[in-house]
Amino acid sequence: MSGAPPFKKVLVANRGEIALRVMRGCRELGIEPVAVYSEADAQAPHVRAASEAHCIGPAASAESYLRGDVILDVALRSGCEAIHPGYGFLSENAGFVRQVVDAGLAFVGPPPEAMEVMGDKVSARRAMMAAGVPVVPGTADPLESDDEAVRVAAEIGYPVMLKASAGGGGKGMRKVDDPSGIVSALRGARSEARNAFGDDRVYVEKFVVNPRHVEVQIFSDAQGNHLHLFERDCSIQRRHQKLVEETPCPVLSPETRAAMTAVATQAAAAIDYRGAGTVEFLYGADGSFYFLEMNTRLQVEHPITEMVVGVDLVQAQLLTAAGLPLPWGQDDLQQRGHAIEVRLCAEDPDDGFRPAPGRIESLRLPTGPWVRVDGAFYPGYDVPIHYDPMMAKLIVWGRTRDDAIGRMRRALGELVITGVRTNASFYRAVMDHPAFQSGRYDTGYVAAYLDDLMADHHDDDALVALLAAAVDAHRAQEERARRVAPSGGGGGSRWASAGRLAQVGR
Ligand code: MV4
Repeated sequence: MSGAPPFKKVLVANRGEIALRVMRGCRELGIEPVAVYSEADAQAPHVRAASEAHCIGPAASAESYLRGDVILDVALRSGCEAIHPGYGFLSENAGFVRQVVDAGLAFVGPPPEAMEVMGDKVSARRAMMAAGVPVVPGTADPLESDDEAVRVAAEIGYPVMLKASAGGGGKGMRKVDDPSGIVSALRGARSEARNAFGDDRVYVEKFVVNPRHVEVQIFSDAQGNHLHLFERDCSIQRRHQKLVEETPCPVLSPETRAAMTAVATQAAAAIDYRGAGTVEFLYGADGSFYFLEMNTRLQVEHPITEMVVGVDLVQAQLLTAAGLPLPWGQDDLQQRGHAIEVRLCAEDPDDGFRPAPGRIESLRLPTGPWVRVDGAFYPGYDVPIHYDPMMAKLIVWGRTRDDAIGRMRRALGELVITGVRTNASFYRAVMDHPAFQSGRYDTGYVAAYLDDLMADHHDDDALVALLAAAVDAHRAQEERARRVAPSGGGGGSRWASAGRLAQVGR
């Protein structure tokens, strides 16, 4: 680490794998990371990894990780100079950013104004239209009446998509195939939006058929540099939860990549952005692409960009939050090879992927060439029910996409977790699936192939159960060996005691 650290101490206002990830970025810059944790996370890995840790409240997020006032107080009392929010929780809370900055600390993220523009889907569309960024044809403003909905939908042409202004993640969204359904769909979308966001504003746009979700990583510094770090394809989702992400997008032409990344940096410049951000696009089967939304935070899937472009995005966040220029220019950034990420969750694929927390009994993580595991777990760790069931991300790099797929398959084959059900075997099925291998898939992939993927994973589970039984038998044998010749007695090696055991066992 050359030069003085950008900050002496940074509070990491998050938990789980992203808290550990941010702490690693801090330490490499010579920054002391400070952890916060809820009572349910007292034994969590991110607590042990920090220089100091402070309990901020009970298990419920609303009483702990979302308590910006308590977190800010800890930051001030512990002498932190900045707060890194990670993703989720307070990472896109403009009010919290203002509290942090008003208290004289740096917020490691974009200005609150950028969050507010992009947090409302109507204001985001309006800002992008003004910036000349292609948005899906539709209304710039929320619909005022049923009659307006009928008229505008007819003008756009069916099918159309109704969306909540305060929406995201598919809530308050309705596809409408013909005029007979528009009014009831509008009522349904408004009601869902009101319940989910307390805001029933709904707008309408053209439905993009079989889109891929392709997003562009952008990064802006205080010196007005707006760069991109290429795209990520996140089309493999289930109920708007990303499962598999890869970069480069397997079907993007160089021309479309150039156009999409130019539009993304144009969007960042238009809103005077700062820090890491992601511009999401719907990428249509006809090669068209449209602005979907902008995420004003670091994303879960940032590691695949780090692997292919060869950068550390968290360190870049910390440097730019301290007002320092980005450590690279656009000409320094190229895509090299291919990376894939899968999100390892304590979920039971045989029970509708319902969260399946519990205690991790044994854990064997893949390593070896170009395998990265960003995870927060250990043998004996109780995966808490209170938070997101994602325990880790498994990321691989390969010189080609086929190399990356093969490496992901190998890494998944090495992974052994017993004590909690996980979705690991689902990913093995994805890697083996012809539609994934061909690269020709879209956001409908999981819905279209779930039966294939589920049928394929059962035998894997049997294998994992067999392995787990073997691990248990081995440990029981070791325990017997210890009883026969405790390691303190005679100083015999474990192999020797195993041999004695064999004699005893005869
Ligand atoms: C769309 C669309 C098709 N046409 N908008 C889903 C969540 C929200 N972020 C936007 N989404 C979509 N908007 C138009 N005009 C299809 C989706 C969509 C989707 C988008 C990205 C990733 C996964 C998706 C799954 C289902 C639907």
